[in-house]
Amino acid sequence: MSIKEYNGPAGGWGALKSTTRHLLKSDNVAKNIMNLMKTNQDYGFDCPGCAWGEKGVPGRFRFCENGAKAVNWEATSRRVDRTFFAEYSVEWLNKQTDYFLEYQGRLAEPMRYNAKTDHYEPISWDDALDLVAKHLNALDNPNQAEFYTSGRASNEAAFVYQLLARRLGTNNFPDCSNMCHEATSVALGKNIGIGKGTVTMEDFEIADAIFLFGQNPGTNHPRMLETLSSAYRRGAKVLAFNNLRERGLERFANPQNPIEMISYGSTPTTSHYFMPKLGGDMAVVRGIVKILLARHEDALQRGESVFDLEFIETHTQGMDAYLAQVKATSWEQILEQAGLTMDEITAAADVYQNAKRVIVTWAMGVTQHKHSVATIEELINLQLLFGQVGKEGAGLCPVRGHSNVQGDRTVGINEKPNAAFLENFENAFGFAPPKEHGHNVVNAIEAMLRGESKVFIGLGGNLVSAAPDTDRVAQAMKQCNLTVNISTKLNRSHVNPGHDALILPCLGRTDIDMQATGPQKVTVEDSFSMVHASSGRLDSATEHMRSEVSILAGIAQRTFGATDPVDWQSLVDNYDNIRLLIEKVIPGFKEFNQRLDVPGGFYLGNSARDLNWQTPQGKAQIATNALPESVVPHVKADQQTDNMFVLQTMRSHDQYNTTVYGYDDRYRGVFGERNVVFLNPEDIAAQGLQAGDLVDIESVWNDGIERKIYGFKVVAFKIAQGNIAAYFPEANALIPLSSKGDKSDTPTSKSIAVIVTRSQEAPLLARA
Ligand SMILES: Nc1nc2c(c(=O)[nH]1)N[C@H]1C(S)=C(S)[C@@H](COP(=O)(O)OP(=O)(O)OC[C@H]3O[C@@H](n4cnc5c(=O)[nH]c(N)nc54)[C@H](O)[C@@H]3O)O[C@H]1N2
Ligand SMILES: Nc1nc2c(c(=O)[nH]1)N[C@H]1C(S)=C(S)[C@@H](COP(=O)(O)OP(=O)(O)OC[C@H]3O[C@@H](n4cnc5c(=O)[nH]c(N)nc54)[C@H](O)[C@@H]3O)O[C@H]1N2
Ligand SMILES: [Mo]
Repeated sequence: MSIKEYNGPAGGWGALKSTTRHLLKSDNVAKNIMNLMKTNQDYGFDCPGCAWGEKGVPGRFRFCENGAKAVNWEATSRRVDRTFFAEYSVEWLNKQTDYFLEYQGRLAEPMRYNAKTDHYEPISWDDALDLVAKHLNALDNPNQAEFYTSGRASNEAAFVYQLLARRLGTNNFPDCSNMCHEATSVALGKNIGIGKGTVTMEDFEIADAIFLFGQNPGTNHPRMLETLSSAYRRGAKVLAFNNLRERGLERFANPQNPIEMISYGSTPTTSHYFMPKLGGDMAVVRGIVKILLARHEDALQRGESVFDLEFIETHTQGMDAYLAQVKATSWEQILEQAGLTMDEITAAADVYQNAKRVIVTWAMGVTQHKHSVATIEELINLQLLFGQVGKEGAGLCPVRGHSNVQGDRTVGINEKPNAAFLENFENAFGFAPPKEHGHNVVNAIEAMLRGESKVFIGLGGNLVSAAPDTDRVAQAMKQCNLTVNISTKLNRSHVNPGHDALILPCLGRTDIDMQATGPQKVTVEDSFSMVHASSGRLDSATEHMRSEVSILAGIAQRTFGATDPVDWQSLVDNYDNIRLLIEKVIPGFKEFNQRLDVPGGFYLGNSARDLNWQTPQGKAQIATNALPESVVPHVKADQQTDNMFVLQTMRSHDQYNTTVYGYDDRYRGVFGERNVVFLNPEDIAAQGLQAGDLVDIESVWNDGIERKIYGFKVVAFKIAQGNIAAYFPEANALIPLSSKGDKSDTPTSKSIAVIVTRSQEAPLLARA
């Protein structure tokens, strides 16, 4: 275990070395090298890593270090089967780390929990599917079932899933995106009429300025570094706004560029680096607009303008009210919340004003706060004032997480389906889907805790470790009559079973999916609304696993019986049949099957990019919001103490959400451990602490529940003062379920008020 400063660029030899090490650990070396060569190729499988798009030279390998880890992790030859579960009780497994659980290998056969022995035991597929049907049919009301989705599910699996739930009669679709980009979908949907980004990969090639808010591409979207460094090289300005100094936002050595590799060279990824306070981005943008508004008013005196008045007039509504609000916002409040100086905000405003084409990107650093919707609205406002939406080389670019999280939403995983979707659905299937809004993640957990929801089904994911308030989510699961996890790997959600519980092992992206009509392909949609096909390549030791589609259709057949109007079997036999239904229900998928043969896939289109505003008003909306009074408004002045900080939770370099691949966070210089907390050196000194000391962290909330984690090692880091950072899922126990974003219900994973104290005793052995 060690902490040492990392001085190299992101990528480079370190990335290659790490890729090789993870390959060697997978027990499937030769196959996995072949696998990597198929990743993101036109006829291979889509990388199960992130949702960044792909555009490149055909035939070239297109994977990154973290994509390689994701592929290796899934394609391991280790198996978790009946012998494993006979050996270990669920209670024992629940004491192991997340790393331990997933590292055991792929789930090999269906298992059912036996509460008497506290062990999982083998069950046949027929009996398992019958059991799910029995529980679903026993509900008084379909809204007592929760259908959770994780964004790795393909369009085909997700479509069949939503069909199953709606056939049953519920819109309860808690979804990982509720914890992720929900605020994005809310703000974009309301203000520009479509909840998706407006840019394409090509736009990055001609943008003059790229503003990056709250994301760490070096770890989470490594292929984006190539895009950023090439933008920098051709002279574009790239501005990072990040609470931490992240190496990937400074320099990148492209492992696919022989000259950079051999010469130990690297290219900067950004031209400017600003470190706002947590949740300060809205204030930063407000400040930029305030400066530009003053310049605009000066220009008007000379008969000129700084804003794009023609665009504003033709395409938007709401400018006057917004500008009045900007004027009313004091500089004092802006600078205090932003945590940047006037000079820094002015520098950013200068770049913005001088650029003809601007792209604004953002991810979790923006979406996981209480005021995230308002922050994204501020980003949209800035772009609208300058006509930077709907033109080439410019636009709004939320950088999505899971490889198909956007697609899952597109094909109907939505707890609040709109009228057009419901109508298309009814026309396609001849029965009316439920209209009543269903549960998102927070609603679902609350309903389970109240005992109202009784069946939990998870199509992938790991709700217990992904959601806030870990102990309460575990409790919610345990109270269910039945929990079903359709999964590839063992995780915390399996070892917190309901009274009855099933683990249903499924095929992953890398596996061959063989059905009656031959091997099947699935489709995914990236952050740029490109839809493309993915077909797996591996087929060893998967004989007792089933495809997600086949499992879901199996549940449906047994729940609804042989006379059901939906021909579920035809969907399993040939996934083209699912795509024909998607084509009927979802706009943009005309000739879906035929268009998949085009290398690289097809573009779904984006109405806002076409300046077609699908808002009730028919125009883009410029929203007016006051800055929040504080990032953690529940903390009253008299509760403030010198050891109170705002905590963000984030990913290390060796993890994929709740999947922990290893204990290193190379670019942040942390090796061999995860129970660490990053503090500014001045804050460390002011607390009378030293790097390496152990501290306990307790959250400040208003419901009387104690939330505390123990024995976290202090790491000195370049982070805004008053802010601290720790990894998720370890720090999830600190986030109250009821601390959530306005209008998004997203847990506030990036702003939690906490008190830090020196650990009094030897650290309790962390459970996870
Ligand atoms: N290898 C790998 N790839 C992944 C994932 C993974 O876990 N591992 N997860 C996938 C998923 S689901 C997602 S959603 C994405 C997540 O991608 P990111 O959004 O990059 O994920 P985080 O690790 O949460 O990083 C948040 C970043 O925002 C900064 N930040 C936090 N709060 C603030 C703030 O208030 N203001 C500003 N300006 N910055 C802030 C943090 O310092 C950090 O650099 O990545 C996807 N890709
Ligand atoms: N504190 C804090 N909490 C957070 C976040 C944060 O930044 N801070 N980020 C949030 C975000 S952005 C997200 S997206 C969520 C993620 O929440 P989830 O999507 O629920 O979590 P994952 O860790 O991605 O899920 C991992 C599990 O998915 C299963 N799996 C993997 N591949 C497949 C597959 O192909 N099919 C099936 N059926 N199962 C598969 C494996 O069994 C694995 O154990 O977490 C959220 N939670
Ligand atoms: Mo995410």
